[in-house]
Amino acid sequence: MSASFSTPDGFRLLSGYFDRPAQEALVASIMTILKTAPIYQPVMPRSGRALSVKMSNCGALGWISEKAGYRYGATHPETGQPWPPIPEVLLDLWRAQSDWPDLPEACLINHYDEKARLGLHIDADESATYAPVLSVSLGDSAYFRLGGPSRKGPTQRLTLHSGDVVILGGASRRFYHGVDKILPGTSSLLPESFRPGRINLTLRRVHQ
Ligand code: MD3
Ligand code: FE
Repeated sequence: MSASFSTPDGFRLLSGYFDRPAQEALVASIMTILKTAPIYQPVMPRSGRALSVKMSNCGALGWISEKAGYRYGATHPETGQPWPPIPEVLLDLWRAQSDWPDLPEACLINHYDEKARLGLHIDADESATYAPVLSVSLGDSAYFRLGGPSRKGPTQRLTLHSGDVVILGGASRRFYHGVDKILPGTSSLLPESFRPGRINLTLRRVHQ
């Protein structure tokens, strides 16, 4: 069961890219990563208010939101430890689908509980602005919102399910997007302590 939806702007949704056993293996490797690099609650720049989405990272660099701003950094902001490596299966995904010569430096791990949201934003902290971003959804389904290059333009809603892969290439890499809502109880994939909830992985190239 693998279907795909794409737009001329380089946005591709590969539905059901990972089957259930592959999703289970991926969750197991994420749980191992989180033992070294625990999920933490980041805060927003300036206000210092908590984000509703909790985060961790793997890879040489991790994306960090803190009072001082957004940045990429090599170590966990709370433990000071280097991020664990990106699992090989995700590097395989990048090699198969990214069309980019270099491997990703960062994998942001977002965890949404049933109340978490991610407001409309663009990803602009990478100097490799032309490298695609690849996303993997695990656990409960979510309403994802995709806009265009300006905050004002029209948006569309897509439902992302566990095992789906999204490729943000071309112009869509710089499109506004967000997560409106998690649909609690729609998946039995994640361990009890992460349910209801959704984990999203984004593979990113940071430097050109
Ligand atoms: C569309 N994450 O971490 S992933 C993010 O589901 C982020 O956790 C969402 O937005 C999540 O920054 C969406 C899919 C995604 C990622 C990057 C994009 C969609 C995108 C960049 C441009 C356009
Ligand atoms: Fe984003």
